[in-house]
Amino acid sequence: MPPFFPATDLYAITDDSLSLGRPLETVAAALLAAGIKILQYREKRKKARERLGECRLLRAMTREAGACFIVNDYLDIALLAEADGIHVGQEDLPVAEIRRLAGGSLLVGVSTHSPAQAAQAAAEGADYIGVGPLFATQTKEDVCAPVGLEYLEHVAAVHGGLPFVAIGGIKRRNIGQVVSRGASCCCLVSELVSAPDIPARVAEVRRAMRREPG
Ligand code: TZP
Ligand code: MG
Repeated sequence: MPPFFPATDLYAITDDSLSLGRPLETVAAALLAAGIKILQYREKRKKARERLGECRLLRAMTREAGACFIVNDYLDIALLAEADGIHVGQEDLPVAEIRRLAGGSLLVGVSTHSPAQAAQAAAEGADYIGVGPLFATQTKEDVCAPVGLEYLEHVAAVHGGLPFVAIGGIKRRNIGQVVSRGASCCCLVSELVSAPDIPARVAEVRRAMRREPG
């Protein structure tokens, strides 16, 4: 069956450097136990062989949990690990070139930072787009300035048929604004992987999304 982008509230991304020294497997298991249905592998400082091994492990874990598994940047690893998708930035491989190698076997997600980039990603046939960084973030190196919530509102209004994920500096304290400006799926990195109790943090974030008291 071709992969599909699930309708879900939270999109999680791994980051070993922010995980309080816990193994990737432990962090991924906690996220999946908390009901996360999209998990992206994003480890910028590792070697290809280590990436492949970790992605194969996460592939098995996400399959077992019925979750979508996305690999950041590396098409070879995404294909070899039988991921559901690949996520690329503006300076990574273009969607059309990914399709030449992957056909319909991978979802393609594209990070966008402006209305023009969102329109281009939609025209190129991206399966979903990232919208951000909405707020300041320390997690990504060489990140552009925050794009602001107006850009999120633009995407929700103009590209409502294309799945999109709000990202960048999203925390329990500001996620209510992100939801109220049109996001149904939010990606949080440090707020989830740096939590001492990840399932409890996911539950808190979900309450904040519903604007319930913490
Ligand atoms: N792309 C845009 S911002 C970002 C990525 C990968 C990092 C978001 O991390 P955090 O910790 O949720 O701010
Ligand atoms: Mg990239």
